[in-house]
Amino acid sequence: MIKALLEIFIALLMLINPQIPDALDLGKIPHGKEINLEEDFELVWCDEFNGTELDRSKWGFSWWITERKGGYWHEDMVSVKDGNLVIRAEYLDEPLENYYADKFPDMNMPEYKPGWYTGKVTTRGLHEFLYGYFEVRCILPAATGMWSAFWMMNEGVYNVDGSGKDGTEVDVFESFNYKDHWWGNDCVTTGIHFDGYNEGHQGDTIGNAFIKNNPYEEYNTYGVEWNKDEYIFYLNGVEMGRLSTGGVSQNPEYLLLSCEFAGENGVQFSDRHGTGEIDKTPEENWPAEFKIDYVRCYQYKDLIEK
Ligand SMILES: [Ca+2]
Ligand SMILES: [Ca+2]
Repeated sequence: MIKALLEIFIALLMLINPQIPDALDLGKIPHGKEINLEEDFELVWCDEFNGTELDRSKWGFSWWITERKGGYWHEDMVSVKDGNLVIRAEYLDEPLENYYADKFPDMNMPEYKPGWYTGKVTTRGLHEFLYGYFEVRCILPAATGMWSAFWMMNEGVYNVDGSGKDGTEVDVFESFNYKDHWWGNDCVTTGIHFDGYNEGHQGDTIGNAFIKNNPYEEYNTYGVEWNKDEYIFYLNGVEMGRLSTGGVSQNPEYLLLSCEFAGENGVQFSDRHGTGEIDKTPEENWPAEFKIDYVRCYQYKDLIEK
């Protein structure tokens, strides 16, 4: 009921001035153009996650990373079942085993300890893409303090030159809103980052976009169309907004699907807004699961050489 009223309220605001919801940092319901996949694009790569284990010809784990912000990434937290890639997240009193520490002693990987565990998969080193449309269909993890995302990267992201053309982190969606906003949590954020993450860092966002169903229980698709001029972000095939700040990446990028917890050095210390510990209740929310039905990558028909 509150959500319905809020939608009407935001729709009225947008009638008066489309910029108002952004200015107030309220979410907006996408009302943009619809993507025409059949007409404009051709499927060039996908994973439907129909098997019983992760297809290692398509995805890797970046095994040299153990700590990630307030928790740990571990490949045992990733599985494929019932047509989904599942990235689990939960607190473990017993640390998981590091399968790589002995093989690569020079890597100085931080040790796994009791803490919050979850996972990440990436096509880094296996598949990179330049332009097209990239879509994930998924159910978001329903637990406070979680941060799930579908994103793209390349090494050029770290190159500080005043431009995003050499490489840009493209966050197709980020979900960190579960029970985190007074006006509702059924929304995701999209945005871009370039010129590294320290001095010189630049970024932009289209803000939050509302989802009409419950994204923690139902599937939705989140996508980005990427060409040499702009990124166009879609929710269920409807445009959420577009960005071109700093210039659009002109270099191939790899895909990532990840979950993480706020914090540092493997120790969780707060949720995104610094309001305290992760809420471990209700118990049925844990372990939380990020369920991904598919990832599909399309290329513009115009750019495919016949
Ligand atoms: Ca740059
Ligand atoms: Ca599937």
